[in-house]
Amino acid sequence: MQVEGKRVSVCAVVHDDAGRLTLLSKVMAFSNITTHVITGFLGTGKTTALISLLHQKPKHERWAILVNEFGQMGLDVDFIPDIENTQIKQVPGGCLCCAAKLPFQVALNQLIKEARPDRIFIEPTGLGHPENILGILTGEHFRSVLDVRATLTLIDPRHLSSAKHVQHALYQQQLNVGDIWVANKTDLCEPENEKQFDQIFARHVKLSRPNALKIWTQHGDIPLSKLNAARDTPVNQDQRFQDQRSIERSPEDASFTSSFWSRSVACPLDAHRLALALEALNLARVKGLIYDGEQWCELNGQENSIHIQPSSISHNHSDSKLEIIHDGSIDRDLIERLLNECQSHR
Ligand SMILES: Nc1nc2c(ncn2[C@@H]2O[C@H](COP(=O)(O)OP(=O)(O)O)[C@@H](O)[C@H]2O)c(=O)[nH]1
Ligand SMILES: [Mg+2]
Repeated sequence: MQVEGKRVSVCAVVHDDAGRLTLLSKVMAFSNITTHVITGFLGTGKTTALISLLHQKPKHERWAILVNEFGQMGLDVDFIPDIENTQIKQVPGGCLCCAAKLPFQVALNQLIKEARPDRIFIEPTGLGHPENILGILTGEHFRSVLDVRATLTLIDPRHLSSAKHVQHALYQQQLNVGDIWVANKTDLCEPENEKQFDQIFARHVKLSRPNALKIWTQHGDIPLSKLNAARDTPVNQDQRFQDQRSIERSPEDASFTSSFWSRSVACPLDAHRLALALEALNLARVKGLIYDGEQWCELNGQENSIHIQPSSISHNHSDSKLEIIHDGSIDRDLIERLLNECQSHR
């Protein structure tokens, strides 16, 4: 047992999924740390919302951020600016309650010990299972340490009229855990998207979670003051959002795969050309940190909407990185060819 001031940490022995004994550092005497899960489907604006919240951080508060990525590589941490008194950790390689369950618990313990945070934000992958993740956070290992507050669900209101989204079991789960429904990307919405968002919120959320809130916003602009709402226990499970035509998919949803490419900074890439070429492929999710010979560019988006912006963070990576999440298989040779064709000759 180690005593640091009035903080005491002990080690607990736990079993991982394969039944192996693992030493997991459990943090005691850290208690009631305000914790939020920010969920939402691929590309709905979770990291953008996190960045917006970070810019509202009271200077004296210590925040810890845990970002989970579906792919092995993880790029979100490269997009989040350094802010004083903030520590970020990433857990790549699948959902926090499935493939990355043990790394998640270890990373969260480390974050709590190292950052000694006043507030923790957890961004699961857009293909994550927030019900199980909340179960871990409120379960035996963390119950006494974390005060899990309102869960935010980021929603692109246009997805509410897309069968591909509303019929997806993961998507429904993400909607159903939301204490705060955040309609984001509203700059891209039509009035009927807002009407539909309001109707679904009134029909499914208000009846099952009477204290639920809705926010209509863009670029993840969420007032920090709204976050202190308590986590609600649904009072009426019958009202849960469920599309009649739902296809039950397996929890780890085998249909999505993540693929990764890198290119040495010695071979700079034309980020604009690459984004255009990738848009034509209509991919489920695209992220990249691309060196164009002069600067690092963030490439971020999905389907036919991939944005590029110069990175505000200084990077010293030796490679440009590109990550694609795709539904079904992908032609790796085609992407290699695109990367070769997009070499910049600055
Ligand atoms: N037009 C528009 N783009 C947005 C908005 N919010 C986020 N984005 C962009 O959508 C892309 C995906 O956002 P990100 O926060 O990475 O999504 P995540 O996968 O949910 O974390 C990025 O290129 C963002 O800049 C918004 O309100 N409007
Ligand atoms: Mg993200």
